[in-house]
Amino acid sequence: MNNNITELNNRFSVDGIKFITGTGEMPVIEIANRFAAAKVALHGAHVMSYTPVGEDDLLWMSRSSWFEPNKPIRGGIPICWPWFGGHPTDSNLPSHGFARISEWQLESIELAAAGAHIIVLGLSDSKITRKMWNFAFKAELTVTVGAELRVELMMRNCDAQPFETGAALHNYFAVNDISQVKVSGLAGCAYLDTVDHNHKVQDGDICFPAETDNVYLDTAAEVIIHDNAQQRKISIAKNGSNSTVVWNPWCAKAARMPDFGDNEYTQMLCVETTNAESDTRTIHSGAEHRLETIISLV
Ligand code: TA6
Repeated sequence: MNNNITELNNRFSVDGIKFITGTGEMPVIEIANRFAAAKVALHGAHVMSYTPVGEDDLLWMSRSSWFEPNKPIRGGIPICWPWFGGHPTDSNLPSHGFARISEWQLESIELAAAGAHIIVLGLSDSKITRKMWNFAFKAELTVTVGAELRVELMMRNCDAQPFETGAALHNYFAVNDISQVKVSGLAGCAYLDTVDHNHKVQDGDICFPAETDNVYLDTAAEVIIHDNAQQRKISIAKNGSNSTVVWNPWCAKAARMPDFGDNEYTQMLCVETTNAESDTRTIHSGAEHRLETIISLV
C-alpha cells in the first residue's frame, strides 16, 4: 500500500483530518480539533508540530530541514530506534537507527469522544531493515492530539530471539531565547556529559551557557522547560523511560549541521524521552516495550 494522498483521504475521512502533500512531496496528516492543531509526516512517523488552540507551536522545526528519502526531518519529534546515537558497532549505519528515515504506514485514525484525535502508524521489518538489524519486529506509534500531546512508541519482538534496543522520542521544543531558558526536574540526578565525557551530578536547574548534551540516568521524572523570555512553561512527562537527554548544539555544532541553520540554536531545546546508555531494553520473543512522552503547557 502506498501513501497516496487521494487514497489516504478516501480511506481515512475523519472530521478534523486532512492529508496534504508537504515539502519534498511527502504526505502529511494535518489534524485540527478543539484542543490543538498538529502535523504528522508519514516519513519517519514524524510529529512535526503541536499547537494548542490560542498558543504558539510547542515544537521547533529547522528552516533548513531535509525532506528527503533516507534522511531525517530536523525538528519535531524524531523517532530514534532501534538504537540511540551512533550504531554500537557499525558507524556506516544511520545515526539514531532507521525508524526516523523509514516510510511508516497509517493504520488508524480515531476521533475520541472527548474530541482528541488518536493516530496509529506502523512499521514492520523488511529486507531494508534486516540488512541493518536482522530481527523481525512490529513498531507502532500512537499519537494522541488533545489538551496534551501523547506520543507512544510500541516495539514488539516478533522474532524467535530476544533483542536489545535503544530508543528516543527526540523532542525538539521551540523556545524564545535559549540564554533565558532553564530546565527543572533533574536536580541531584547523575548524568553523562557527552561534550566533555565526564560523569556528573546535576546541581539545581539546567541553564544553557554553551553546547549541552547530557544523558540523565535513573530518572523517570517530569521535566519542566521554563522559557522566561516568552513566559511559557512546557512539561515533559514520560512512561517506559529511565533516562532523559537534554541537548542544545550551541553555535559551533549548529554550524556543522547542514540541516540546521547556524543561528537556530538560540530558539530550540531538546528534552528527549529515552532508553539510552544503561537504560537500553532487552525485549524477549513475543514481548513488547512502550516508550511514551507526554507534552503539555503548564
Ligand atoms: O540527543 C542528542 C544527540 O545524540 C546529540 O548528540 C546530537 O547528535 C543529536 O542527538 C542529533 O543527532 P542527529 O543524528 O539527528 O544529528
